[in-house]
Amino acid sequence: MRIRSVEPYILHLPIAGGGIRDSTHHVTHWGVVGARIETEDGLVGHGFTGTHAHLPSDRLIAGCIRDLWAPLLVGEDAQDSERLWTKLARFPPVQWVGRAGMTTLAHAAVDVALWDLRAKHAGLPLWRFLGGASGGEVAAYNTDVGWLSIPDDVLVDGCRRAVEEDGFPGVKVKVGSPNVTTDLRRVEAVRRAIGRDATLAVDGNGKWDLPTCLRFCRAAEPLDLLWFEEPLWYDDVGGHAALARATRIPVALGEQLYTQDAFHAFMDAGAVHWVQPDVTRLAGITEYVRVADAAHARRLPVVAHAGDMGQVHVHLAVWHPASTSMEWIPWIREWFEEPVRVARGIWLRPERPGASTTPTEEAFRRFARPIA
Ligand code: 0YR
Ligand code: MG
Repeated sequence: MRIRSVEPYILHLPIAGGGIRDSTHHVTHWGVVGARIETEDGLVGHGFTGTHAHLPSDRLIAGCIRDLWAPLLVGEDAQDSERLWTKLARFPPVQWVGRAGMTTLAHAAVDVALWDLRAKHAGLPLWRFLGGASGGEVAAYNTDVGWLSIPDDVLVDGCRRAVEEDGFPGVKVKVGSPNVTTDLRRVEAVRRAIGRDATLAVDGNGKWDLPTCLRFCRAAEPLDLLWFEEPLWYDDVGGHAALARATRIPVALGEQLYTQDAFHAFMDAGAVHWVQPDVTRLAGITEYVRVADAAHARRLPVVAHAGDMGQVHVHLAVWHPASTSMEWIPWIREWFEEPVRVARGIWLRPERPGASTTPTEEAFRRFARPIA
């Protein structure tokens, strides 16, 4: 499986309805910054990272794939997963200037493409290639009905319908508004609408400070929240540890962490209850597995953040014993040859060989953006 070429690409896939807002971002397109890796015998693998479709930074990520990682991979054997991961992650000139951030996202794309190649070579869907299903079904909770930009009445009705009509076991609602009472009113209304049996998580996307989070949590504790996601600034280990000690609401985080070491810092400090790694932010599947194993060793549940909108993570959730649920945001599935699927709140297992990461011809034709 000698690698012949590594080619980056950028797709900006439109979000239906014109886009969404959370406390921090306004998103109209999902950026798929991908790597196409071909072997000398003609096998093709795809991997990608997910972005907010900001072309200048997407071009820097694509440039990392083309100029930093491709020369280190061409001529190598794609089977050597750990060795190739280390060759990139410990490449001395880059280790110094880019140990986290865009270099990591670029590494994610090529690492996922290599796993896609290995699974295709074996003729198996990735979850089978990794070792098969670890247990029962993977539940899907719905994030797409809870954006901060959704008006109160639409939010409440959408969450109720997701649970009552579509069979989702739970929903996630965005918080982090300038005024805490706005979010409390919305979350209380959603809890009333979906009943006590459905799970209800909230996500602040790192907007509030500790006093604001404490105030929100004191008022929200009777609502039986499943977790409070990214309550504080992403890197603030001490703040999350203090919040976790002060409230009965469990803390979830991880979507903005780039290394296993960052996850260890939060887990060691007792600052996280629900661990949310993302293959598109970590350096791919190879680093994701380290994080998931570390969480599992501490008996902490893993709920992947779906920067890939689930295309890769569904394989990992089916296979890894620490994962029993994952978020559902159906923004980009139709642009992949094997779209992820959810039925009655359950993730369906992919069937085709590989990691479900191959964009359709139509996606390339309509949404490819120039790299330079
Ligand atoms: C939109 N999921 C998240 C989206 C999402 C963000 O900004 O990227 O809300 O990644 O927090 O849990
Ligand atoms: Mg989040």
